[in-house]
Amino acid sequence: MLLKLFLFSLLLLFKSSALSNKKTHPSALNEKAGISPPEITSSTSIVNIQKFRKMQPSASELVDGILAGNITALSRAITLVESTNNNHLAKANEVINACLPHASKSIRIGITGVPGVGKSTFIEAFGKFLTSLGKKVAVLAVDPSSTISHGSILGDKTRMEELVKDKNAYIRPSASGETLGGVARKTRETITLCEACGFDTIIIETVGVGQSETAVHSMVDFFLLLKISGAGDELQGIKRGIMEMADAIVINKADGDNIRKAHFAKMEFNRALHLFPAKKSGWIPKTSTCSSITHEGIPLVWETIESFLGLTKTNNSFFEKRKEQNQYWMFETINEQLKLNFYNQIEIQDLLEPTKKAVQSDEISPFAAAQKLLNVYQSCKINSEDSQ
Ligand SMILES: Nc1nc2c(ncn2[C@@H]2O[C@H](COP(=O)(O)OP(=O)(O)O)[C@@H](O)[C@H]2O)c(=O)[nH]1
Ligand SMILES: [Mg+2]
Repeated sequence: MLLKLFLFSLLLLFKSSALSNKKTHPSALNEKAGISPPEITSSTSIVNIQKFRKMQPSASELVDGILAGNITALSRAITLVESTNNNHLAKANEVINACLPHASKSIRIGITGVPGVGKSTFIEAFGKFLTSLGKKVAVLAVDPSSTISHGSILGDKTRMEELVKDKNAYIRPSASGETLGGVARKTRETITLCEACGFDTIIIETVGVGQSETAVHSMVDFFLLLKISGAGDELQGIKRGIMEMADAIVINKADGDNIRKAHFAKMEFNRALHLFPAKKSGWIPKTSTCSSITHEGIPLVWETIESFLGLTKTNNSFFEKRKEQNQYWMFETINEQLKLNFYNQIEIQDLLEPTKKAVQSDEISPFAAAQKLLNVYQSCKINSEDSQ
């Protein structure tokens, strides 16, 4: 009995010491008394932000906001334009149509060049220069490869540190989408919204490689190709089509040891440009050098663009080109939409794989197969119209 009592008190002693241990060594999950939250997260500002997020502004409220230069309204409208939700389409179109008469008083500049050439750094330097002249600059990007990353320009914002902070600049990551056509159309519409919001200089960075240059070229007034000097083989590996589209070739990174090489590259490009047929506008493409780090040569790029504007607005080719671009985008949109509708049709989706196999095994010619699918699509359309 005595032994039992002794063991019991020993157990009690052990338990209480374990408990007191717990008190002196709190678990990592225990919370300490915190510091009070900073002012910015005060309950009133949280309520205001939440209220705004929940707000569903009507099309006309968005338009009023955009025309008044409200960046939040602009961002919301762009999100609407980028939305893949079919219900948003009508509202987006309403906003764009209302903005259209207020757009187009701007200059649209496309900037292309291989990754690493310094496009983002250049845009930071060039954009800051333009805002110092009192201009309002919007930076957009066409990057069809960024469906997952939502636009490399987001990462590039770190290269545009100063421009991001500038109240006269607006940087928007590229729209994401399945097809280049879709992304390009959204960028076109975003240009309209930015212009209606008072941005007079629109810079569009081509982030993707290949086809996106053509899409960007067809939505800008001035197309700038950024290059860096190499080891004397500047012209190698450069696509003829891109050089042909360029209104200016600017050799970037003309600083430090690179200056001499950059000037040599400039001369070589200048010679090469003379081999291309003259542009319809009468503009002779220019070459120059610059450094986006030291800013040497940046003002000259703007001077070049100004003389381009002087010439093309006087001989009217500036406005003619915009009209042609508008037509191009109308047809592009029709083509894109038709293609999308065709492949989204459930009957086509069912037939596509077996028909593809039949073509592969020579059971049917590719033309007959295409015709068969198109006929199916057409009868689906007729049936759906009849049932309406
Ligand atoms: N020395 C020098 N480096 C530059 C210049 N412009 C860009 N860079 C550097 O080149 C790298 C790529 O620049 P980035 O702007 O990201 O190129 P992007 O991929 O064409 O947008 C970065 O490390 C920049 O700091 C320049 O004018 N001079
Ligand atoms: Mg970049």
